[in-house]
Amino acid sequence: MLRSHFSKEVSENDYGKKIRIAGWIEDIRNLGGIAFIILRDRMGRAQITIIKRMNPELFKEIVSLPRESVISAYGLCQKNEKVMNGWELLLEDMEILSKASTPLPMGVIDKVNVDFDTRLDNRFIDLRREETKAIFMIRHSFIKHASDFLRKRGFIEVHTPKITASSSEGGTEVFKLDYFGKDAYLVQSPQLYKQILMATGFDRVYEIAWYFRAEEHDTSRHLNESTAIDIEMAFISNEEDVMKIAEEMTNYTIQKILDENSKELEILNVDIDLPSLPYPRIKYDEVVEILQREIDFKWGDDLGTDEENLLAKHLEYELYFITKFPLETKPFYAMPNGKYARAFDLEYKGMEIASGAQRIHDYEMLVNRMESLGMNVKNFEDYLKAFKYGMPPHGGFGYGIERFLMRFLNLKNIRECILFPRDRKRIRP
Ligand code: AMO
Repeated sequence: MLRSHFSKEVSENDYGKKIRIAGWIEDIRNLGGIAFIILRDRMGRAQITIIKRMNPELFKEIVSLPRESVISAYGLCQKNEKVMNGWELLLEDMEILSKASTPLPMGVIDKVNVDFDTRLDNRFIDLRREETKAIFMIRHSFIKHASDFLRKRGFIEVHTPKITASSSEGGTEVFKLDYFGKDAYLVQSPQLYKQILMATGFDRVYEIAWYFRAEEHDTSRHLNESTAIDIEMAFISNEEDVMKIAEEMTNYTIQKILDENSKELEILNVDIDLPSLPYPRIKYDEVVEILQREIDFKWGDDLGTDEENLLAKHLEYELYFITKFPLETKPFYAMPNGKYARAFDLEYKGMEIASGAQRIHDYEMLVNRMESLGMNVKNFEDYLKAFKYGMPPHGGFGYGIERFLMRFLNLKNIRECILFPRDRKRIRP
């Protein structure tokens, strides 16, 4: 192997022994007779020291390497309380695994602010930076713990198609593609499939899902390709059963991240307390009342960014549900309750991070609802068929992974939370 230890794995037991570490050269300080090299690996950093007179050839070779070159370094692990980690590697031999070109398109440790587009254009280098890496380590934790939570609650992980013959959310914001001469679309969400699965007896399913949305707007909170935790559960009494899963999943993952990712949270300067359960529920009607005190807002209007921000200013808590939306503001599959829908949004610091509902499970009612909205039910035959032969009451939610991270980590732009963002202007790298 090209390494015997990661930088953070070396312990006092290794002092006085030969070790091999490998990674990227972050910095070289050449003092003439002695040089100090900082090597970075996935766990952290270590110092390599070389004295010129001990090995002039090797000295010359390493100090002339461009920053960010990749090497495997071999030598004695020597205790030294004055350097990081309390030890240094006295270089005896090195393998150059990849020499970096110069100049670098952007720096890794430089404090100068690089603009976001340069960072995204060079994401592979951006991801070498501590702050960027920390976001994706927390993303990794969030998904792991959300999955663990859902599995413990009896949800099974499923993977539904991303190419489909009809638009899933009913809207027109779909990416169209050519499927062997026929029209097809990228799914906007797993909505139709996760509902079909409720007719199978699986009862509880979840998916780490991709959403593809041809939305025109270019904002700091929208992506054209985003990810979500989608769940669907059967035999619910009403939307409250679904909301409980959403809030408990959120608290479970936050607690786990607080326990396990303190290093990353410190790098990102995030200091938060676990919210208390249950999260407050605010009815849409109450939201209207609050908004009408300050702006012109009509019952039945959608809540946009401005309205969500204004509402948040009036509330003392950060995570809360908005419930009992007017039926017309919600998609066709939401269960009506008079003029309201059994639907909810989960808001985090004034931004929707999840939305869900109890669904219509009665075939006739669903067809009528779709027709009343002017939808062509013929396009939904495969979906509707699943409602005809035994479909239990069910509901679920879609929980935006990038939206959660953006709020949890206080990031200004949602693009920070996905490796290679897709927006109106960006389809590369
Ligand atoms: P909705 O369209 O509200 O509901 O999406 C659910 C959640 O997904 C996230 N999200 C997005 N994140 C970034 N960019 C986007 N363009 C984007 N669109 C959505 C948000 C949002 O709250 N099928 C339903 C869910 C359900 O009822 O189960 C749906 O897709 O965090």
